[in-house]
Amino acid sequence: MTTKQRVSYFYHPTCPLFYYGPSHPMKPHRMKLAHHLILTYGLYKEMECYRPHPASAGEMTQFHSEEYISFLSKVSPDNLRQFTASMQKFNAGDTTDCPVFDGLYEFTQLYTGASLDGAVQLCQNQTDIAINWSGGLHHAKKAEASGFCYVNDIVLAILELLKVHARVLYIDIDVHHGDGVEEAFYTTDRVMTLSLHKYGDFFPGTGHISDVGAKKGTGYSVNAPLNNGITDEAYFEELFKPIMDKIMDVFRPGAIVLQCGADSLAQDRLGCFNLTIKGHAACVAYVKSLGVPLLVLGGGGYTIRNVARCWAYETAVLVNKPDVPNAIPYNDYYEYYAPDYELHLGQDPTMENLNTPKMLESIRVDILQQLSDLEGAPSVGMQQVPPLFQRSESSDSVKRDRKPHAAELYDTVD
Ligand code: V1D
Ligand code: CA
Repeated sequence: MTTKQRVSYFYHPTCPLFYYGPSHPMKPHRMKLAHHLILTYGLYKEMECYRPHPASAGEMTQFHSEEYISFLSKVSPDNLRQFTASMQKFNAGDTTDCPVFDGLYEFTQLYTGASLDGAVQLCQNQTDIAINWSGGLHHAKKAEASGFCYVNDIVLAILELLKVHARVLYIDIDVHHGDGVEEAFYTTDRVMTLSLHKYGDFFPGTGHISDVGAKKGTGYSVNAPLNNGITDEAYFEELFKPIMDKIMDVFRPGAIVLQCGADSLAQDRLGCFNLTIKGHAACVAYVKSLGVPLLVLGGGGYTIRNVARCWAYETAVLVNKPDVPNAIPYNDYYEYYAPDYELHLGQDPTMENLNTPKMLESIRVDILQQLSDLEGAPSVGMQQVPPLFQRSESSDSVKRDRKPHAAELYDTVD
């Protein structure tokens, strides 16, 4: 990739102010820490910065059920008792991972609006890379909250990208399985999902290597189930890079959505991997280098000083400034970075990597075989389609006297 990629950054100042509760590990405040690092590193000068629109109920029901979104829009800590049955049905409330907190619906509107704005800019070729660190809530289902996630901004953004692109690739480097996104696209060959995650006695419990999709989507769900303690080298060189190289060969996506959950970092409060920020960001740098329209999202991440470090550094990578100083610049939240006040993290030397070279090889070989099996079974838009102007009038459904809708073009522009 030689030409400079345009980067759009979406941040709403209200988003970090929402509060899941004192004993809940999800802290939207981490976005404010990340944003201040991004500002004080001067990275805002390298991107177009936008305040996203709040997504409407109509936008959310492109995926979610009307009844579920109506519930989210009405329930509050003050009227909980009127919603006892719905709370059970939709998996929300204090006995679940998904509490009903003040402003819950507005929170979902803001993080979802930011992902949709990013997707729309990518579709309109107004940017090459769109960043929304408040998004990436990969567990939310059509009519159910799950794992701290209420509205699935990722599914909604992918649906937007599918209006223009024949094939969209979703990549999930959060330590948890990206189950909500996988489930939404399990039976289609237009979305390939790749999740690397801890598997075995760990939330959400899905993402076995043999879960490969169904019907037309068979082979298009890709899962790398891992054990505790995976290191940079094993994660990137043994799995991420070879799998991604093969995916690019066989799937040729028109757009990519990358969920950058930072709970896969060493020393995360909930995670159990041993990645450094450089290892995590190597995945981001690799995906950027492909030069495909890219939506970059947040996700999990529970040691909030490290989440901020990670997403600020990944922003630097995305704007071609990977050499930002390791010394954290002075900012409103400087004390969070004590005692070293440095950007980069070391590995946890006490953590054993329970992923043996044999296990990693077996995962890689199985997944590469799964992907090879897709070759020769052409899916939507995989066949070579001549450009519009070369197509004969009879085979060309696009009328010449009007501007074609983007969806009519997708198989020719990829
Ligand atoms: F530790 C906790 C304290 C308070 C409330 C919840 C938790 C907690 C930790 N881990 N909850 C979990 C996970 N839930 C369970 C439950 C047991 N079962 C009945 C369910 O183990 C949920 C972890 C969610 C991870 C979310 C995510 O990091 O993947 C994410 N990605 O984008 C946004 C969030
Ligand atoms: Ca994952």
